[in-house]
Amino acid sequence: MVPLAVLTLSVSHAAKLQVAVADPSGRPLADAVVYATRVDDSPAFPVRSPQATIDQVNKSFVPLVSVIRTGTEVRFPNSDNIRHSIYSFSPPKVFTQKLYAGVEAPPVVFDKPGLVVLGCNIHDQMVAWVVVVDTPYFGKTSANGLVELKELPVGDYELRTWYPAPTFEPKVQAIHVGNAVPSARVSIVLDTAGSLLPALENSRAGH
Ligand SMILES: [Cu+2]
Repeated sequence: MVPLAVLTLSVSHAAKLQVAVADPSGRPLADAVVYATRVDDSPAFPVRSPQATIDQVNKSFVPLVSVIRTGTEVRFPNSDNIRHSIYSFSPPKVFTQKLYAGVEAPPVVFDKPGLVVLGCNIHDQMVAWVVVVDTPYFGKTSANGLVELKELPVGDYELRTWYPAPTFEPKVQAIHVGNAVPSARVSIVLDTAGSLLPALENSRAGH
């Protein structure tokens, strides 16, 4: 593994970390997944039955990109008036869900970390990405390329940033959250070459 330069962030206890994600040309990247993992042994605070929802709207998954904590129960409603058949062959969670119009299938618990790619057996163009992480400090960039990770205790972290791509290789940046100012900002540049950006944009435009 390549040694990482440690970026020291001086922030107060329970810090806020703003992460700005852009491509090499400086364009802000929306829907980039960002998560910070503590590198020491301190246990992350537990969450009670976390839940998330991935809907089907106009033959697209909504949202296209999700980041959830390990153990999260994901609901798959179907806002379309047609049938979908959702599947994943990804090792962290292999499953198939038949979604009938007006009937909600049982939720699926994502119990292992990693990337899960969702497809639909009926609509080939449908694709969605679910990043399952073993940390409570995570988020997804909005249209301006920004995401805020909140309430990070003082300590050392690995900050990972990922954008929908055929491979799951998050960019890793070591950071130290220290004790001086209430918030800090870090900028990440992601090389999106080989990413599934066109698919993402097509899905947004609607099929
Ligand atoms: Cu479908």
